Amino acid sequence: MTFRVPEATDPSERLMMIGNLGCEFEDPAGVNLLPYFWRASTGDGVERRFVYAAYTGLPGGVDTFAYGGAGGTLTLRGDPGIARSGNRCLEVNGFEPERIPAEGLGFRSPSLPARPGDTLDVSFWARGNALEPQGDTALAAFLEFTDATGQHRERIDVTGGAVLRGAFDWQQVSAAVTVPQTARRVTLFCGLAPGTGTLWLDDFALDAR
Ligand SMILES: [Ca+2]
Repeated sequence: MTFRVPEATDPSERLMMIGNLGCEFEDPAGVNLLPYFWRASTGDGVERRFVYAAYTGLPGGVDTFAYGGAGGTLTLRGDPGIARSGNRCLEVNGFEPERIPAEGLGFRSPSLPARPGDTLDVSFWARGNALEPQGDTALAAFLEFTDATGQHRERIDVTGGAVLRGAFDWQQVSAAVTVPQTARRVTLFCGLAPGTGTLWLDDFALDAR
């Protein structure tokens, strides 16, 4: 991941952000089995406490997470037969579409600096099984821009027109987005739109040019 900052000594300098783009690493700060860098999140931005899915009445093993009232679960899936790269990828399972926020259930990057006018190239890979979205596509993915204090949120879709449903092998999703003039920070959200089935995500990239 790369980014620029307008306040830098050299605002044209492209800076590197350490991420977990192939989803291979657990959070080293805890034993919660969620991926380093990525946060369990809903697309609506409401802060929710994710706990073991068993505590929420939803199915899934001890590596599966959800919040009270959630309509689906999140997992850092460790299976080289499923992952696109290495051993791991992100997994979202939908069970009760009416309980999944319209903006999606999935994973969110940390807040990264953004420079107005830059073009951000976003890409990632998605795989699905038995996906039955309520809308056109099972994928919810956007960049969320804010000002420096995290206010004035503006979401720009990065599904790239991909219509994902049913069962499909790994396919790349990509989009190019211009950073709005008022934006100073950005997060990437990827997850499942309201629906049932399994969505896997792996090999993210977000680069400024
Ligand atoms: Ca991987």
